[in-house]
Amino acid sequence: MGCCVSNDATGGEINTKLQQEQLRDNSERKLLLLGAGASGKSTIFKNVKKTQGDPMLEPRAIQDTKRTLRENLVEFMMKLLSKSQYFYESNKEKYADCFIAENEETFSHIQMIAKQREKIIRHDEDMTDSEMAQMGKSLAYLWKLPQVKATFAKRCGQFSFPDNLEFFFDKVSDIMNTDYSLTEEDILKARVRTTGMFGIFLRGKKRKCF
Ligand SMILES: Nc1nc2c(ncn2[C@@H]2O[C@H](COP(=O)(O)OP(=O)(O)O)[C@@H](O)[C@H]2O)c(=O)[nH]1
Ligand SMILES: [Mg+2]
Repeated sequence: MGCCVSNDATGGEINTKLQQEQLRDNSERKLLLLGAGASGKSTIFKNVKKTQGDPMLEPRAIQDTKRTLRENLVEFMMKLLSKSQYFYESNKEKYADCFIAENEETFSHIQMIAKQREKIIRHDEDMTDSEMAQMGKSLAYLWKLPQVKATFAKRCGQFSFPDNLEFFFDKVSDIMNTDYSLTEEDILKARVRTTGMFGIFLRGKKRKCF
């Protein structure tokens, strides 16, 4: 068992520090954001940073966002292709608009994505600029297919699909270009899973958000 004795001078200093902390604490308004995944917590943080004139994302998070976007575009195109087949096979009349006839061109684009998919998921550094650009062309071609659009339109209540991904499919060729940089709108619309607790200070108001 330990015993601690302090002289008056040290005790006074501690009391002053505690009072100062207390005063600072009393002047702060703390806001705790809680919510289910994809309910918009990180987006609020990005918007607050933007309002304060700060970068919405750190350079590393920008890289992560680009990677996640590319990965999602490939993964969810594969999902749309498989769902279109699944819908059609489950009811050929009802889902006739989902049937993708395999002509040579369509087949070559599907093959390209299936072949390069692993490289995107593994974030393979060996992927060449031209392979990446070709992926962009194939994804853009498939996204324009009416049968893919019809499948996408039937997603509600049938299969999960990230918010705002259609916005990114509309410019998938740019995103798959190695020179692609995220715009402010891209940063706000991109969904990147975050874990843990984050805090920011609202400048000038001495307010902290978690
Ligand atoms: N349309 C729309 N999308 C939003 C809004 N807030 C967030 N999102 C989108 O919802 C997705 C998930 O948001 P995020 O902030 O990452 O959710 P978190 O998991 O709670 O941090 C992202 O794609 C956001 O762009 C909003 O007010 N309107
Ligand atoms: Mg988040």
